[in-house]
Order: sequence, then structure tokens, then C-alpha cells
Amino acid sequence: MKKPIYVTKPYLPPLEEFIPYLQEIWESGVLTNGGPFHKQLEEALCKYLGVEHIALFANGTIALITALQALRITGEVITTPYSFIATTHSLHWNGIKPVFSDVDPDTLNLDPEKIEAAITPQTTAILPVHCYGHPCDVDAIQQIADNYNLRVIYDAAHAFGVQDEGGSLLRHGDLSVLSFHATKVFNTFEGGAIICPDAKTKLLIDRLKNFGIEDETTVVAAGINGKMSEFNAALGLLQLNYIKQVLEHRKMVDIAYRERLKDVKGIRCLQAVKGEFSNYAYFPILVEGDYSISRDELYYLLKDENIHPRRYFYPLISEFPTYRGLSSAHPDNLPNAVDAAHKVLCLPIYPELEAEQIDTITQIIAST
Ligand code: T4K
Repeated sequence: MKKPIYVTKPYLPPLEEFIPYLQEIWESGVLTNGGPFHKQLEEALCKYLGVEHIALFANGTIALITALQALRITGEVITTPYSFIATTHSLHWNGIKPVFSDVDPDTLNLDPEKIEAAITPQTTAILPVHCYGHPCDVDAIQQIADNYNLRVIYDAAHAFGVQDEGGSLLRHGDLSVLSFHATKVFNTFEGGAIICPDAKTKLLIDRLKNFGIEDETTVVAAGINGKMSEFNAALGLLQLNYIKQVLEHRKMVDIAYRERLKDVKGIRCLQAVKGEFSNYAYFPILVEGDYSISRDELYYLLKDENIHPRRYFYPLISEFPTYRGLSSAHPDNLPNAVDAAHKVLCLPIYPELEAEQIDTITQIIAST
């Protein structure tokens, strides 16, 4: 049996480079609660991402839940069914009703033209996802939010380092939430962050992630424990030293796939994000009706060869038992999302993926 090829493989810097960080933690005895590595990682990420304020978290999901708490979001929130389940779960955990709206068939992000029809007097916010790290139509979404006095929280779990003409994509909306999970472009094993627009918001969020504690005797809010440990922060600092080469390699994989798949009938690559702005987080292809076999048949065919692409995001969030009873979850309301969920296959993409492995994957796809 050939070596398995998974959809991703976390980049791990040389182990010996992590030892000095561990020694420092051991010597200081500071393991968590905003220690020196935590502070250093915040500073380094602000610089790298080109943002002013960042609050680190134990994972992206708790960051999303806290972001909604920080803005006191209630009632209904318009969101995409075409995402990882955590997006909608973060609403559920806040007692907020998710309202699903359809995606644009080309970007697979929320279609701004559909959002307006989903607004009711109970709507308080929009929770879009920069799916696969591809930017949402941020201007159109902000326009709708301004017109209806809604807040915008971006689930930017896939969008680490993504830029647009004006700078970091993460500056848009009221808050943006990142994930640093092992499967992400930049990882701290587990981790996440909220990009905050100002120091006041960061202070509020920093308190919320630390039980609402202001000082030894003062608790100002019903916070949670969402803190990132020193271990994870140190991993982040080490990973940041390698982010440039990680992105370069991912870019090479992206280019190779596009080149090798461009003439395969029935296989459509999602439109590329402008070179210097992209993070090459995922490589989704759409298996269209004129391909020789169905998406699922191709998925199993590759699996038989020990190649493990993923059907992100199938099933849709709106199809899971927790959410399928909502009126907005009806497939007739979400035709583009339903279509994408049945066509998309995310091909393996990660820094160590070898040219030969790309050849094998694309040859199977092209010759089927
Ligand atoms: N919002 C969005 C839009 C998200 O995509 C996510 C997470 C979140 C919010 C929440 O952020 P976090 O709370 O997770 O920080 C994975 C991840 O667990 C999840 O973080 C991610 N999105 C989602 C898209 O993918 P699975 O169930 O696909 O993971 P798993 O364990 O099947 O891993 C996929 C492949 O990666 C494996 O086949 C092998 C490889 N792998 C994975 C892990 C964990 C490794 O080689 N090493 C590893 O340690 O969910």
C-alpha cells in the first residue's frame, strides 16, 4: 500500500528549535494566563498580519463564541450553511438563531444579494465566512450592515494572512476570528484569535476570555476560559519563522494543480485569489456534471489509492439534525450551497506535498 496522502499535513519546524522555548517555560514556571510568549506572539502576529490589535485564544471556536458575546449579539444572525460546523455552533452556544442564506456559485461565500431578503426585525448581525481563504464581498456586506444597523463578524478561520488592495482582509467588519488549528496554514496545534478594531475592544475581549476577571477581586462580566497557553504561543512564534516558506510551497502546489487540471473536462478549479494576496489554504475543485464520474465516485476512487481528499463542506451545516428544522435550512433556499456541497472536493495541499504526489493525484483525475 502506498504512503497515505491526507488533505493536509501540519508543517512542523525542526524539533530542536522548540527546545529553547520549552526550557524558558520550565525556567520561568509561567505556563499560561498571558505570559511572555503570549505577549510576544500577539506583537509578532500584529506585525505580520498588519493589524493593530489581536486577542489570542485556545481555539477558533471559543474565539467565535466570545466574539459574539463581546458584541452582545442576540436574536437572529444571517450566516452561510457552507462552512465548518463550528461557525453555526458558535451562534447556537450563544442562544442565537442562525438564519442561513445562500452562497455565490463562483466564490462559495455568502451572496450579498441574498442577505437582504433574510433580514427580519430580529436580525442583529451577519456572520460570513471567507471560505477557503477567499475574500467575501466585504464592501457589499458592509453596505447592507450599515443600511440595517447590523454588526458583522467574519469567520476568518481560513484567512490567515490574506490581503486585499487596502491591506489585511482581517480589518473588515466589527471583528474577525482566526483559527490556528493543526490543519490551518499557520498553526499552534490548537489556537485562535480575534482581530479587534481598538484597544478598548481588545481589553473587553481579553477579560471575557479570562472569566471576566478585571483584577484579583473584580469580575466584570460572565466570561469563559478561552486563553492560549504559553506552550501554544511558543509554537506560534516558532511557526512564524517559517511562514514565508510554507506559503511559497503552498503556492507551488496551487500552481501545479491548476496547470495539470486546466484541460480536464468537468473539473473546475475555484477561481484563484490574486497571487500576492492569497494564503493557498485549500485547493477545492468542483466535479461538474460533464466529468466522467460523480464527485463521490472520484472521492472513493482516490481513497482506494490511499489519497484522502475531503468533501469540505458536505453535508451542509443546514442539513445536520440541530439545524435542519429551521425554515432557512430548506434546500430550496440554498440551491448554490447544495450544489457546491455535492461537487466540491478539496485536494491535498501542504508544504511537504511532493511534485510526484501531485502528478499521481492529477493523473488519476485526468485519466478517469
Ligand atoms: N470556522 C471555520 C470556517 C473552520 O473551518 C473552523 C475549523 C473553525 C471555525 C473552528 O476553528 P477551531 O476551533 O478548529 O480552531 C478540521 C479541523 O479540526 C477544523 O479546525 C477545521 N476548521 C476543519 C475545516 O477541519 P476535520 O474533522 O476535517 O479534521 P481531521 O482530524 O479529519 O483532519 C484532517 C486531516 O488533517 C487528517 O486526515 C490528517 C491531517 N491531520 C489532522 C490533524 C488534526 C494531521 O496530519 N495532523 C493532525 O494533528 O476538521
